[in-house]
Amino acid sequence: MSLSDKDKSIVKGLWAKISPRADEIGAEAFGRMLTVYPQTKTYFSHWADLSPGGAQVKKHGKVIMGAVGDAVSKIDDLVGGLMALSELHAFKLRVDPANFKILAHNVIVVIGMLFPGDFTPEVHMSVDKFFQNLALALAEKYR
Ligand code: HNI
Repeated sequence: MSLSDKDKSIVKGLWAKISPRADEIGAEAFGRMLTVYPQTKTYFSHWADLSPGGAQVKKHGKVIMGAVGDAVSKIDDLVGGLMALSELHAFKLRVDPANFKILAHNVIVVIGMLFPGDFTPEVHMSVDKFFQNLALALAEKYR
């Protein structure tokens, strides 16, 4: 399902509001993913500490949200914009693309938690569509 102009403007507007807290959102969402979907921990078994709130989890949450912000700025061409990252996840990291949706789900949950007033059903729908498209773009290089 492709993003309408309205979806894009809703996503950009929400991002403008939440991006000052991107590091916090990333750390919380990534920590939750590892806890709630423990199968995702296999990719990070080389880390010393996988506990939510741990330094590496916080740091990687920040890295992920940096890439999400970058994706918002490339919202008109997510496939092109995320090509290098898709290649990395497909060929080097070998992450099962099903996990992109799992992480996206956790990010959406945390946005709803931290910004309940902004998270109307309309915003929820556009943000959900955005992450579906982001996950699809990240999976592009797998085929
Ligand atoms: Ni992902 C590294 C972005 C989902 C496993 N990941 C990165 C980096 C970015 C990134 C940016 C750093 C790249 C670099 O070093 O050049 N990852 C994203 C985004 C999503 C995502 C935007 C989805 C929204 N990654 C996932 C998922 C998994 C995952 C769902 C596995 C469950 N990523 C990794 C691993 C690394 C990684 C593993 C390397 C980590 C390390 O430092 O060892």
